Amino acid sequence: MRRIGKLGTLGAALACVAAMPALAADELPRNWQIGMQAAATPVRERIDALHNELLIIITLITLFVLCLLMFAMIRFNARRHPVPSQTTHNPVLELIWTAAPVLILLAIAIPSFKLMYYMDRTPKPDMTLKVTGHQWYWSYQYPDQGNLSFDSNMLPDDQAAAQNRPRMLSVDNPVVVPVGAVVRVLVTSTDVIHSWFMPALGVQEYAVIGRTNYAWMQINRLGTFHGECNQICGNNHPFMPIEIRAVSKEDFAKWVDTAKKKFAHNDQATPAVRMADRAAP
Ligand SMILES: [Cu+2]
Repeated sequence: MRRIGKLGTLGAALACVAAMPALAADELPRNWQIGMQAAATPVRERIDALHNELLIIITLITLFVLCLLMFAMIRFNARRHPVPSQTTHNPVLELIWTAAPVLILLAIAIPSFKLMYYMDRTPKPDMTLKVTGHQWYWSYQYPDQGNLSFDSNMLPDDQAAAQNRPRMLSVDNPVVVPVGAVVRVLVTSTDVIHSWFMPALGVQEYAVIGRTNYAWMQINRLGTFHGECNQICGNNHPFMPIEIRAVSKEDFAKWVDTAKKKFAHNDQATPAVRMADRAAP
């Protein structure tokens, strides 16, 4: 009975997903997954590469220390080695165990710094997205699309369920960006410190009052990506998710047209820096 109920729910869910092609590529956690979310930007791909490199180094170090411990326990225990050696110094050995960790740290530091500089510098942005954190929702501005601006609030549980959207990760007005475009992201806040965190995109930027931080993203595939505020910012901190839809250039242009009409009343919002202004000499 329960089994049939479950299958029925699954069937209904599948039918709903099939009816909404735009949401078919929703990138959500599934049971028994392991590892991190699949990378969707060049920054996240490089973060993954550094993570894998560190995993190899830490595994080798751990195995090496384990072998040394085992060797000392077996070879030099009181039974096999009743008269301990009086040696206290070995210059060659001391040089090695000082130099080897320095070299290992260098091998970690060089790719780590390279990645930091790569993340820091936006390569020729195609457009700008301004993100403002509020207690407790996000608002977005598109200065290159006629300063289009809107608020993005979490969908209440009943609405999310009705639309078959993930609970506490879906919003009423998601961010829409064209796939492949280099998007410069400006992040600020109006009240307390928030943090705009998109794991699949390798973006985590603090939203600080009176300060504009920036990051960049170039999403490499169509889909819906989810993130959250990850700086504890007060009572409703868990209820300000981020939802980003990467769509084709044509779909983005269509969305901009409809969004401009839908959010026409927001035209008076403070304009962010436009790319066109920056390009002027
Ligand atoms: Cu917050």
